Amino acid sequence: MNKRFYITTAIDYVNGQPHLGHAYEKVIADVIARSRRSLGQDVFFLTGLDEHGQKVQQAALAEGKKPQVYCDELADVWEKFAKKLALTNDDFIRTTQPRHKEIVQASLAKVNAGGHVYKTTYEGFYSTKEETFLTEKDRRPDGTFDPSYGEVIRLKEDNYFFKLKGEQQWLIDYLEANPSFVQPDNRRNEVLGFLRNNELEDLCISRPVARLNWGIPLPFDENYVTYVWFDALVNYITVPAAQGDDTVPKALGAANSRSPAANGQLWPADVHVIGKDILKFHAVYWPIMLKALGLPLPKQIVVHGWWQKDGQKMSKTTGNVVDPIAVIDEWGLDAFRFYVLRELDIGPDGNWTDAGFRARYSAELANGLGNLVNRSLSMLKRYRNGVVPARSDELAADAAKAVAETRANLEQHQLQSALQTIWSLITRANQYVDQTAPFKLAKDPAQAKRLDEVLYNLAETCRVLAVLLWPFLPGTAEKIYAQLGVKGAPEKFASANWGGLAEGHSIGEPAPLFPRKDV
Ligand code: ME8
Repeated sequence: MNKRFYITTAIDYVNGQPHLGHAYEKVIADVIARSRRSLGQDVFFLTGLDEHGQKVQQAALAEGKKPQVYCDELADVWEKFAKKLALTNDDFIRTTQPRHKEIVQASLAKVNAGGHVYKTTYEGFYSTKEETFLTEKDRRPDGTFDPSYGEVIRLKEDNYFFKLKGEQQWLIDYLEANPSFVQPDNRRNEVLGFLRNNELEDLCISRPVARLNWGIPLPFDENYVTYVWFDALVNYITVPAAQGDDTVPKALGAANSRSPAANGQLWPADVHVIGKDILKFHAVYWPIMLKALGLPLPKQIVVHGWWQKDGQKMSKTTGNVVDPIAVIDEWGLDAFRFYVLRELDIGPDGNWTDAGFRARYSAELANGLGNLVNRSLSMLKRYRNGVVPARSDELAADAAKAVAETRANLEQHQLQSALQTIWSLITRANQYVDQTAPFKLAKDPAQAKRLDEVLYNLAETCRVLAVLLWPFLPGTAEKIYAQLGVKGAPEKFASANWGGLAEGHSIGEPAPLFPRKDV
């Protein structure tokens, strides 16, 4: 079976409306997926929703709805949101789907049969908000728990535990031997530091039905449902199994009901894109779960930072939020995608300001890219009737440099650097207009050949830019192609090679890409 490039996002809790953080993560994954496709790889991109657990049950209850009804209503909103972001996901998982329940139960049965699970009485602290058991180590020096845990109660309960003790050393060795497993490096060091300085506690993977019934029943004890994180992480292998990759059913000893090899092999994932707050689940619990399941580890976990708004945590209660849908409706999707990827590298935390957004829109999109494309094509239309002159290579070396650098950036998931590289070509081409002054050349018939050269270099640079921009700003890239009168979509990186525009080709109609806004 051929192995496809398999990329996933975190699956979002369906306990509210999508916000900037969710949108940011999905756009990162989409750009990586699109760029890999553009570079010629066979890609499978998965995103979806985390629908079980207490957070969702409580949110449903607060609206007086049955959890499933509540989830179905919101899933519709989230699936529309994925379309609004122009995500090119190949599947959309919801953890309430039967295909997922089947794989979670098969996974639990396998780890149980393998001796990785035991039942015991737990007595201690429990954070309802985070659905997590806390220990003395989680107390702050003054004896209290971090307010992020919400109300912490004392609890005595029989539960099932997944063994983590003793799994520490191989994971440390693995992280040391595979420096790219968790990226960026500071996140990898965070995981290594955690593993070196703490003894792993076994993970409680059940919740008694009497306390929480919104979950997948344990296959070996119907009085319990599965802890939401054990359920959620399994989504990454549910979909490969559902898509006919027999790696997962073989490991789980489950029947493979789908036609194998229909869609190629997905597992192991090539990239899990996640936020910094859920690193431990992905870089510690998930590898240990996979080892117990007899499955290979994902190749890479890419960890992004968190957005704030105006230097403050975004919070619905204070109204300090960025609504991505409102931004997209006002400014367009590509302006949104551009700002989040250009402003914030994958790793550190970022700060959204409306002024910063407008400044980038105006300087880089309207005056930078928009102006270059509009004046290049308008002049070709005006001075040459829209007919492409003979090839000229004056900007070919600049373009080739940008193409090579962008390719290297994309292969390393350096999305911010790729945009900087692409904008250096835009800046170069805008300077070229100013230096060669085609509007002056047009006034002198003796300069006709020189004008031809300039017009070719500008139009061809616009075409190359469309190809480089496509993973980031797909709508804009397609508009540039349409305005150039080039058929098809600029979706193959190989077509960024210089010289694609043929002499005698007639371009389409120029139109502003990013209308200036007087704000
Ligand atoms: O954690 N900035 O779901 P979730 C950037 N269901 N990213 C942010 C953010 C912000 N302000 N706020 C949240 C869950 N995120 C689980 C995941 S995966 C098997 C299960 C990111 O809806 C967050 O870091 O709370 C996470 O990666 C994603 O949004 C979903 O968060």
